[in-house]
Amino acid sequence: MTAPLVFVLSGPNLDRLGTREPEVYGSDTLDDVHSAVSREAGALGLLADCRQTNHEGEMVDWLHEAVDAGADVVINPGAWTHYSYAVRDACAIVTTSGRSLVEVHLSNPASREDFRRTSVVAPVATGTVAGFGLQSYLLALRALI
Ligand code: DHK
Repeated sequence: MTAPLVFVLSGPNLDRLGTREPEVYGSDTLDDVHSAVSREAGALGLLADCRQTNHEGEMVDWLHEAVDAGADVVINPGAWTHYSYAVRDACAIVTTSGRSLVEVHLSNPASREDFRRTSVVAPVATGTVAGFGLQSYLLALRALI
């Protein structure tokens, strides 16, 4: 039997983790995040497909691909969280198709600038994990099982 597939998707500027505002986002690089996610997914009996993009349309395409593949989704939409109705609508396609989608954030956006307190994704997500650095991604995987 093949392990259930999970798309682990990260949005804009998250390729800069490790050097980008480490006091906010921590010192782990995206490679560190993807390695930890792959390890944890294996331990949980899941198969993680980890990707990052700075391009909104590519993220929308990947969310459609997740639906077509029957995969659940862990997504850190980065700044798109706060204003992208295109990403929000694509996330809604995932959850209305019966798959789970967990929104994750390394930082706790609720404790930061006002504009970060709005998530247009949260209302269509299955749930949200925020504020635990790299662990947010791992907790999201656990939530899926
Ligand atoms: C990542 C970003 O790039 C920000 O735009 C969000 C999120 C917060 C995070 O904490 O992972 O506001």
